[in-house]
Order: sequence, then structure tokens, then C-alpha cells
Amino acid sequence: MDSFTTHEYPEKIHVRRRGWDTDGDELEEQMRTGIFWRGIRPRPAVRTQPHSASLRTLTTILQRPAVSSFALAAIVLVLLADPAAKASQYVELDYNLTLSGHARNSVFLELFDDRPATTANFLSYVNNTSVAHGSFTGSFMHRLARNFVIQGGGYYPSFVQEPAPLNVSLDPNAVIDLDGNLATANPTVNNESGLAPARSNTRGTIAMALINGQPNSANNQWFVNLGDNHASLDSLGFTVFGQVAGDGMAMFDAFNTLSIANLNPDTNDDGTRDPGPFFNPNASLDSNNLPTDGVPYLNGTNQDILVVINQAKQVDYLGPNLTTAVPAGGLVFSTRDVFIDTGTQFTGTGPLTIAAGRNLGIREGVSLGRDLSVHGTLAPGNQIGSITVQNYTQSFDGRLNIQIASATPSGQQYADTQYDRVMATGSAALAGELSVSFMPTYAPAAGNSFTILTAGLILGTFDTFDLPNLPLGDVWNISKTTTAFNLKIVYADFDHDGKVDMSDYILWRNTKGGSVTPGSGADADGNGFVDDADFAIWRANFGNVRGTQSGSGSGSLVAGGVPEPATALLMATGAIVMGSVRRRRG
Ligand SMILES: [Ca+2]
Ligand SMILES: [Ca+2]
Ligand SMILES: [Ca+2]
Ligand SMILES: [Ca+2]
Repeated sequence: MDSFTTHEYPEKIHVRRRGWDTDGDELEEQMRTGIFWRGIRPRPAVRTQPHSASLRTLTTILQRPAVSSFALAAIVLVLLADPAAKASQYVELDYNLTLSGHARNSVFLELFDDRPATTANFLSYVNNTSVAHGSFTGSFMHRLARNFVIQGGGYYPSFVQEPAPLNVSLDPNAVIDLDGNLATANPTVNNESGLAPARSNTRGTIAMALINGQPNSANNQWFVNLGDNHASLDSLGFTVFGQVAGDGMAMFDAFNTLSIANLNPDTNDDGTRDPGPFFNPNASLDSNNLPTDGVPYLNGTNQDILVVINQAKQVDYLGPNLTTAVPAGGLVFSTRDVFIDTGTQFTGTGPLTIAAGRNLGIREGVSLGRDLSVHGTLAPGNQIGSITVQNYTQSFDGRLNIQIASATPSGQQYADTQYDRVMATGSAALAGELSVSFMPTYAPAAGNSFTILTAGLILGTFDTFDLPNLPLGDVWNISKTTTAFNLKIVYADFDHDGKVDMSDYILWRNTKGGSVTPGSGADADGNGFVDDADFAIWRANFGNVRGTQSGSGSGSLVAGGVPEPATALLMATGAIVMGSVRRRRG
């Protein structure tokens, strides 16, 4: 009956559109009123450039952690003594799509320790760094059964060319293979669905897919239950081994609204797609005669984009319903990268420290209410966000990652800010690196200004700057007051050679008194005249440069990018392009 050749589910008997929850959630309100809901073709932000600087992998600072043994002993004691500490493990999945309004491209999964074999198996794919295409990093969500499940873990996106009219298909041989040897099958896990406590396939839980209904056949494919599927799945050995943490279901609910395509290849070359993992021909069509069970994709104006996990990694996640005691000597995060989410609780008054080489993400809007010391990397926001601490200390081995989506509130809408910001209610002692990157939708322009850090008193400054390249003629202006650290984009490189120097002065002198196209030539203030005001701007920016990021040429910038309307639920931050997709059933 079911022609899925690999992983399958029992067919849903009733395919119906669920009513949306009415808990006032902003996203769901967008869904209710948004163009996705009305069935009108969305106009998401689709970009043609490769991954932006904002998604580049964090480099590890290979320096000895500046962490005292006292502090390390403190964290061990705390974790052992904390009765609320769970033995669950957590995984962060960074997707290539961003949920507008929530500043989100990451979700966190909680993996239960009471399903030890299944959890260990899942983590083996998360932590596998020895084999290309042997981990969930770079894989994609290859199946959306609308309102039922979204499934991944099986494949990485690899396209095969097909004769017209199909043109392009996904390669079912591009499987995630744990040991990198396709001749040896991925190890299977005996199902743990019967262990205590009982775990049910309810909305928001994650479970392993099975092969041909065999309960002990789980290996690499996993799925999120988008609805309550306990009645159809619990009795068949689909082991629930975790759940989506925090408010991560907002992301999967948005994926549930994506378009669905048949991308099975036409292996017998008869012009129609054949059975395979990238479409379920037995599923119902929706009221618009579109498929409800196949490969999900973001329907772009020029390209369609698959749902790809840019990075999967095991992290320490401090989220809702978790309380962490901080001893007077402080708590040092040194074991793994850490994410602090909305709703987590800290007790005690000691400081938090991110150790060298570790990344600390803090959810937008979070106020730590304590001191923060940075030896590793601090990244505000799930993506874009502002965070509040008491005293902020960044050491020589520390780095602050700032992402910029827009300069003005009228631009791309995010949770609480248009660019990452740190607000210290006490002092900020600065050293180390400031690293800035642009979101793909941001079009840098002269006059844009970013107050990336405020404090009651700022001491010192960053030692090094990692800044993206700007349009020709523009340079970075870095300034600091006692209470604010500011970045501004200024037009002062009149000859467009990348720096503000004497040759720009000569150009100004030779054209002084003339009229030019506003913002061109030596017209730094953009009023169309070359005069003393432009000289003053040149002088104030003498020595400033266009960008400092190695390998970040002008081609990596978005030229003339336009912020998308807030009604676009998802936008691409890294394009995996399908080209033109055949949307009819093959
Ligand atoms: Ca065929
Ligand atoms: Ca950020
Ligand atoms: Ca110049
Ligand atoms: Ca002027």
C-alpha cells in the first residue's frame, strides 16, 4: 500500500486542518492573519548569495581558560547539589530559516535520560565530527506530513538533474551515514517505547522513525509530532525520547505552513516521478489540490529553499522550569556551549562566566540580574536580541558577537531590537574582540548607527574588531562615550579605495565648491555640495576602513536588499536552492 521505500508511518486516517491554538501567541496571530493562512503565495525574503557572514561558524579561541580552579570546583558542586538539575541532555539545531518576529533560527531539543539507547543514538549523529555527511549538521527536513509530523535525520540535500520537465530531484542515496561507509548500514536501536515513565507521541515530542513498521529498526531518522499522534503511533513502537524545549514549537509550527513538493527522482525515465522517500503518493491532497505529505520548502519568488540544519550541536540549555543555583564564587560554563532561555531561574548572587572557547547565547529580552564575565563568546539573542546584565567584563580572550538586521525599527521586525545589544546596569570593562555580522536582509547605508553596548560606565575598549565590508565609499566609524559604545557607517572614502586617507582629502580639495550627486565624490554629508562640512567628516574619520573581516569581500554583501514585510513568517538566512520545483504530483 505505502510506497515509501525507506522510513514510513502508518497512514493518517483523517487528514484535517487543525484549528490554531488561541493562546494569544504572536506567531499564531500572524498565522491566522498572515498570507500563509489565506493561501496566497507568500513573498519571503529569498537571497541568492551564499551563507552570510552572520551564519559563519564561530571560531574557537584556542587559549587556556582563564578560570580559577575554585570556580571550576564550584560548578561541579552546584550541579551535583542542585535537586532541580535534570539529567536530560540538550541539542541545538540551527536552521537556515528565520522566524520573523521571534528573531529565531535555533530550536532546542530536550533528550530524556529514561530512553538511554535512543538518546545515545541520536547524540551519536549530533556529535559525529569524523565523517562528512555522518551527522545531522547539513541535513534537511525531508518530510512534512502536514499537521502530523515533520521528519529529518535521513538525508543531506543533494540534487540530481532530470530530463525536462522534471529538471531536478533529490538524491535518495545522499543518506546520513554514521561511519561514512555506505556498505555498512547505520546501527539500529531497539525500541524503548515501553520503558517507564510512559512517554506518548503528543504534540511537541520527538521520536524515532521506523523502517517498514519494524519496532526495532530506528536508526537515523527522527520526527517532531506536530499534533497529538498518540492514538496512531504509540502502539507501534515509535519511541518518544525527547521534546522540543522552550517555545521552539513556534518554529516547527511555521515549518508546518511551508509548501510541499514531490521531489522523488524519475529512476525509470518515463517522465513521472517514482516512489521514494521524498513524497507520499497515498496522502490526501488539500483543498487547493496540493500535496500534504512530501518535501517541505520555502516558496520563494525566484528560488525555493529546503529546510536545512546548518548546525546541530549538543549544548547546555537553561530554559523554562529549570533553576540553577549560583554560588557566591560564581558559575563557570566550561563544559559545553550554553544557551540561557526565557524563563530560566538563577538563585544566589554570584556572577556567570563563559569560559574561553565556549559560546554563550542569551535569549533576547533576558535580564540576568547578575554580573557576566566573558572569556569565550557572548552572542545575544536566539538570533537578534538585546540582553541586560549587571556588571559586564570582557577579557582579552573574550568576544562579543553582534548581528545586525536593520538600523531602524521600521526595518526588519525582531523581538526587541534591530541588532544585538548588551545593556549593563553597572559598569562594562572591555577587551578582546568585537565581531559584527550582517543578516542577509540588511543593506548597509551611510548614516546607519548602532549602539551595541550601554553601561553606567564603560572602561577600556575592544582590542580587535571583526567588521563586515561596507559598500564602496563607506567606512566604519567606531566611537565610545562613558556610557555607550557606538558603530556608525559613514561615507568618507571619497575615492573608494577602502580607507580614509590623504588621497580622499585631495579629491575633496580639488572639487571643493562644486555640486555632485548627493553622497558621491567628496560629498560626505550627502547634501549635494562639496564644502567644509564634508572636510570635517573626512577629518573625523581619517584612518577608518571599509571592513576588517578576512575573506569578506564586497561580493558577500547584499546589494540593495529590501526588508521584507512583517507578514513573511520565514525568511532564508542561508540558501539551499532547489531552483524551480515541479509542484504537481508526478
Ligand atoms: Ca518514473
Ligand atoms: Ca545574535
Ligand atoms: Ca580613500
Ligand atoms: Ca556636502
